Parts: sequence; C-alpha cells; structure tokens
Amino acid sequence: MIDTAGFSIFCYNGRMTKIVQEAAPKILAAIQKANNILLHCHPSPDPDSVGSALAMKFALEQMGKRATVIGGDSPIPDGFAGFPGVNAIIPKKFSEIDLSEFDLFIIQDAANVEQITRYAALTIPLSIPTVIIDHHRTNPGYGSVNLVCPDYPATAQLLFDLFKLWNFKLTHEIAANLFVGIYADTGGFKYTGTNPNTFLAAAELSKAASDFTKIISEMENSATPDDIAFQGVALDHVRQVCDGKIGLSVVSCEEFKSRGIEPRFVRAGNISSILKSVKKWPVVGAVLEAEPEKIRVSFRSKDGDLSDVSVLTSKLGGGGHKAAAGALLTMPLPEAVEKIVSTAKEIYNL
Ligand SMILES: [Mn+2]
Repeated sequence: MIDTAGFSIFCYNGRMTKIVQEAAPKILAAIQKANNILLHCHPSPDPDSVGSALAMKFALEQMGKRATVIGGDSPIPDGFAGFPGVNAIIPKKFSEIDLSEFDLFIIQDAANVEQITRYAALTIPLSIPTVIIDHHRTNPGYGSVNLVCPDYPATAQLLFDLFKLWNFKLTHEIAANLFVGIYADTGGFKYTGTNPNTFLAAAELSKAASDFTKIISEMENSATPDDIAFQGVALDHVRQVCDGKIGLSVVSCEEFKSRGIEPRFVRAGNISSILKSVKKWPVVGAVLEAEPEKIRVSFRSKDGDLSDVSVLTSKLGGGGHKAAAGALLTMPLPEAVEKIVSTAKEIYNL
C-alpha cells in the first residue's frame, strides 16, 4: 500500500523554497517573543486574506498566544460565514485599535500599507514589530521580518508550508481556512501560479477539512440581487480602448446612483474577472466610481499572456499580481480613464 501521507511530506520537504525555510525560524522567534498578536483583513477582503488571518490566529493559539483578528476597512462578506472562527473577527478598522495592547503585528496578504488601511496614513515602522507574510510581487518587504514569495499562488499556501516547518497540528479550523484561501486565490486551481505543491497542500488540507465543498459552495453562491444588478450596470458600460485591445468597464457614480446601486456593491474585481473571458482582449479592466472621485480600478490579463497588469496598477499607486491587480484613484472619472489609457499605451506599446 502506498503511504500517501508520507509521500506528500517527502515531496514538500524536497521542494519547499529556500526563502521559506530561512524565514520560518525568524518568524517563529518573533512570535515566541510576543504575547498579544494582531492580525488584520485587507480592504475588500478575499478568502485568502480572511482564511490566512483565521488560520494564523488558530496556529498562534496552539502556541499559547493571544491573537486578535480585526476585520479592517471593509465588512467580511456574508459568503464567508462558513470559515471556522469568522465570528471572532472584530469589526474594527486599524485606526480604531490601540496598538499599545499588542506586541506584534503579523501583516498577511497585504502588498503595501494601503492594504492595511485606507482610512489613515500609516508609516512603517510602527511602535510594535511587524512580520510580513505575503505572495504579492509588488510587496517591497516593509516589515521587521519579511517573507514575500511571489512563486506562491496564495498566502494560505505559504502558511501551509510554515505550519509544516513549525510542526503545527493541522486542525480542522486551520485546514478549512487554508483550503479556501488557496482555492480562491488560484481561481479554483486554474491560475498560472497553481503548482504541484498546491495540489499536495490541498490534498492534505482536504483530509483535515472534509467539509470543504460545503464551505466553498456557500462562498460562491452568496450573491444578492443587488450584486447581480451591479454587474448588469457595469457590463452595460463596457468600451474598447487602445485600438480594441483593452476592454474596459467605466461607470460613473451618478450612473450607479440613478440605478440604485450602493457603493458597497461596487466590486471592480468581479467585473474585470468576467471581462477576462473575452478572447480578443488580452488586458481588461474595470474603472468604477463607487463614490464621488473615489475610483476602484481592477485589471486582469490572460494567464500565460505577457501583459503584467501589476506594472500598470503600480504606476497608478496600487499593486497586485501579473494576471490580477488593482488600484484606488482619487480624481474625476474622465481624468482617471485618461490616465489609465495613456499609462497602458506606454507600458504595453499599444
Ligand atoms: Mn492572496
């Protein structure tokens, strides 16, 4: 009989990147020195952000530490109700936290300080030490201890490796949260970052979290009629720019208002993901004025395509990945579109 558990551990130790192996003891040392540890979810949190925060919370508690997860700038989406521990997330923004109550801040899945909060201008270093654990290529490593691995498709997969190196027990709570993070950030195991280790991790996690299909179904089928109405408006305002090479959804705040769409339903990433399905557009984006002169920008490129959309969003003050990136612009909508189009032309030689 094949010992599958042994096989997966063998593969992992053989393939784990050196950078993770080197950072693991440094992060563990920082955790051991601390007692009250802060974790957060990034603005418009996705399953990788929330799942990683919760998995780390449970892991820290295994070590006898006190860990607090704050929801951050945005509410936690209703569809995440099945994530173990989600009810323990404290609905506070970073600015509402008294940092003196904590002795370590573990910042996960956040490429820059804007992914901690957009309600206050943060300067790092903070008054307490910070550990960065992230997989965004645009992350400069702004913490006291940094683990930034763009080779990993999800922060949750990075945590899986760390927990293995630390010999932590893979409880149901940890496994389910890591599984949803990996699942979502790989687009259901189909984006280019997905690798054999992703499946080895998922296989092991699915043993400890056998209810993963239920959690995913709840997560993926939680749209509201307002979400669908929003998508209708955004898809009704798609134009082609850069000689038809880029498909762009552009919607003004007045348009949203006249159609009864509230700002909280405006999710640029949902729209750029849909536009990506159009074969003739190598790059697609959503430029949505959720509130007056507050423009949510999201871009997607085809996996395997050479267009790195994180270069475009970085020039707009945002960040992200090669195939999925975003930014937030504060300016009139026509100016934003003009800026995006001219920047895209320059970067992609269109
Ligand atoms: Mn992520």
